[in-house]
Amino acid sequence: MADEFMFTLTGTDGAARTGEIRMPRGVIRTPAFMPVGTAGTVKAMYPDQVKVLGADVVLGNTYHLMLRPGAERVARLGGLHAFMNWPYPILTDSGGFQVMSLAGLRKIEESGVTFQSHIDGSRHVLTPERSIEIQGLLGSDIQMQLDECVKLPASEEVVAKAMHLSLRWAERCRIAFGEQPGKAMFGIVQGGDVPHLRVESARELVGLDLKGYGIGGLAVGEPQHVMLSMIESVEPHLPREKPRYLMGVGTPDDIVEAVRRGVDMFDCVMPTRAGRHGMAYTRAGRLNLKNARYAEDLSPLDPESTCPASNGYSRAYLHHLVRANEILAMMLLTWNNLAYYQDLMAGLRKAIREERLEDFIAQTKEGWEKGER
Ligand code: PRF
Repeated sequence: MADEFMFTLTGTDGAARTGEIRMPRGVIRTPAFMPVGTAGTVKAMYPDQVKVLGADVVLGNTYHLMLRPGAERVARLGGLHAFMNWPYPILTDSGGFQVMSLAGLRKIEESGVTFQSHIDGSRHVLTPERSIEIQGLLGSDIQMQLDECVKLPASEEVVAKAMHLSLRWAERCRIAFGEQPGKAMFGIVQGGDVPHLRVESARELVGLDLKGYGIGGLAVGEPQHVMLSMIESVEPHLPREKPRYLMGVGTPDDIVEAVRRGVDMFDCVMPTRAGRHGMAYTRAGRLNLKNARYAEDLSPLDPESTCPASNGYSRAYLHHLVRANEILAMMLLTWNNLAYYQDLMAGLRKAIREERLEDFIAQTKEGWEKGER
């Protein structure tokens, strides 16, 4: 049993679900937020700090790690878990999305994608098979298929072509992955902002009987209502008993709205990146600590939080650290932001279990209104 990958629902409220993914390296409580550890580190955080906040899984990136320090090197060094001192589950993204958003010259063909490194301009090839091989060398517990994500707005023709290519790559990834007890490979639903393409993508992927399903190609330029309506189009076609992962999303509001529509997993650079740019997510909304209004504000960031970064330092001090560009500003704000995100997920899980999700959401949003705006 312990060597299996197993998802169990333990509660529902409307379309929302709460449950557990059990796997050899640990249990992922869902809905889950996965802090992004792109280059083998959740930036500005110690791994044990990340775990204490309640994160059960972190995300790693094929694209970054294949370029530096290299997948074969990570494997020789004992795998990514040992390398970064994170013994719990790791989900890795396949690289397709990062190639599109970061790499220099790139060419997408049936066989895969050829691109130039953003680090030194060197030329690399990522095929579906190589992406799965790299994710295996890293030792990833949940691997993602290679896909093509189209930025919106885009024509239906462009979106359809990328979606169909992604389906063919899903099949190749599934074959390359084979059977790996205790590990999982997820497919990725594409189809842009076109409902029938989303449905076709979901149906075809479900036919491959994968362990879970990513919903990709969203939060790429479309308004929030379009993203939410795409989730609603796809959700009825995804099997109830498999986890659904909305990739690269999002703001606390995006997460709440997607959980309400049946999504189980999320990742986003927002809490960590915003924390390095003077922004704090709190129960009273998002605060910009650079703002002069905090220069003599002795109140803590988020007095109701149990996180030391949120209740132990004045906004005035954080304002000073941010203005002085001190490393501690990034450390404290990242810590606060991840604590906020993990507390939000814990609150969502509890509310779903107790079937009072709508009340919880109303209260949470009321809190956000109290902030700067
Ligand atoms: N595909 C993959 N990773 C992703 C995305 C995608 O579409 C997104 C889109 N929001 C974020 N990360 N493979």
